[in-house]
Amino acid sequence: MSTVVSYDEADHDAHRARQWLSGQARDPGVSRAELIALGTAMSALAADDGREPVALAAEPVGVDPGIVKPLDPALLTPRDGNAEMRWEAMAGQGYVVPNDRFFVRNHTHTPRLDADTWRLRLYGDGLRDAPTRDAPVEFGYADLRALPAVELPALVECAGNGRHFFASQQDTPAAGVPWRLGGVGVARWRGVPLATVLRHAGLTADAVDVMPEGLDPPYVTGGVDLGRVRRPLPIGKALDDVLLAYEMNGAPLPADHGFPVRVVVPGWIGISSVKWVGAIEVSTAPLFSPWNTSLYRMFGPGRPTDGGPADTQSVKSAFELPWDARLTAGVETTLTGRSWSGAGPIDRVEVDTGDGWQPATLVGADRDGPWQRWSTRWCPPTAGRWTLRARAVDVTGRGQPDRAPCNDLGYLFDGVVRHPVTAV
Ligand SMILES: Nc1nc2c(c(=O)[nH]1)N[C@H]1C(S)=C(S)[C@@H](COP(=O)(O)O)O[C@H]1N2
Ligand SMILES: [Mo]
Repeated sequence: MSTVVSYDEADHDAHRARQWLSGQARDPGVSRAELIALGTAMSALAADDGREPVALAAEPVGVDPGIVKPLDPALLTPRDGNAEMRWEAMAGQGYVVPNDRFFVRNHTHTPRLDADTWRLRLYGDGLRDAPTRDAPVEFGYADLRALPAVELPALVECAGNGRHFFASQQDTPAAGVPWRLGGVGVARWRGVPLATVLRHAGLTADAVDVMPEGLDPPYVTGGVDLGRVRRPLPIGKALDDVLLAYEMNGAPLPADHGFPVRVVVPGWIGISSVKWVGAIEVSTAPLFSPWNTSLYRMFGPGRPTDGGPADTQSVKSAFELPWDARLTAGVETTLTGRSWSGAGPIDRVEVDTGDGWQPATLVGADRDGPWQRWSTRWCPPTAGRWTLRARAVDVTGRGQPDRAPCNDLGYLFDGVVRHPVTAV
């Protein structure tokens, strides 16, 4: 279950960015001028990686009108139409995040879809006979279920996970959902490799990009209708380890997580893992959408004007403790947590409880998986305020700096988080 990225996305992205800027792109549904203007507006306005506001006032506590599952306050923190997992809800849990506490990130709201009438529509000149969007190659839910299935643990994480700390730890606030560290989860996903479906649909050797598109409502932000959520993937990644998933942790995909079928793109930022997938374009020309041109790029001072790529997730570490945990002074306790990276498995983890970095004990069974559980013992010496820190290094040598490189949209935070504890 290795998650080492076998595709060089930095090269791919630089190449695509040159093509886009030189006008070789297929119409992304919004003009290039509009996208560039929007990118600027997003940076300047402290606008939203969040969705349009939804009136919450009339709703009982623990219910969000855009989210189907109940939001138990012990498990999830509401974040304006999204829901963040509480890390203390992972203490004592197994490897995966149970579906009841898996974070939810919705650009609009969870659509209620019917598996019996749902269709996956594949089209584009990268398929044999170039089926059009109006006359696509179709698969039903039962068709997908009849194909050979695979099940794999994969991590889905919002690119903006940790964004809160750009403001609270670094004084470089960024617009968007103010996640702490709970915009992430690992689940066991079962479904059909995207490669299998592409081959059944007649994939040609000339295809370069595929673009999955969601069935949730079009996303309107800053006065611009960006259309349905969609983001292209290079064919190399699409044929490598991408899944069309219909089960999550042994259950049919829950509504909020993409029922009946979602894309799962291991290692890549969450927006790549399109939920409620309804169509997939397969193209011999590079594809673009707002989600890889004006959003999900690393804009900011000292960065290229088109932003750098934001595809592979950064390295992070989290304690399975409440934010501002209460512990008993003078009593030794076991601290647990998890570390992860989009570029490959975690190699080592260190914890600092106030007297220097010490290696944490890793759970051996997690080796080579999408995240790594760890633990360490600590006795708060006296009553008062304490700060816990954890940091990890992945197998490619990427680690966590004290300060994350800032960027306008607050993506890919990788700094060491200072976790507050009160000993009583
Ligand atoms: N169709 C669709 N797919 C989507 C989104 C969305 O709003 N619509 N949000 C994306 C983002 S930004 C993230 S981080 C992940 C979150 O997946 P989850 O809600 O299952 O945790 O889904 C991605 N896929
Ligand atoms: Mo996201």
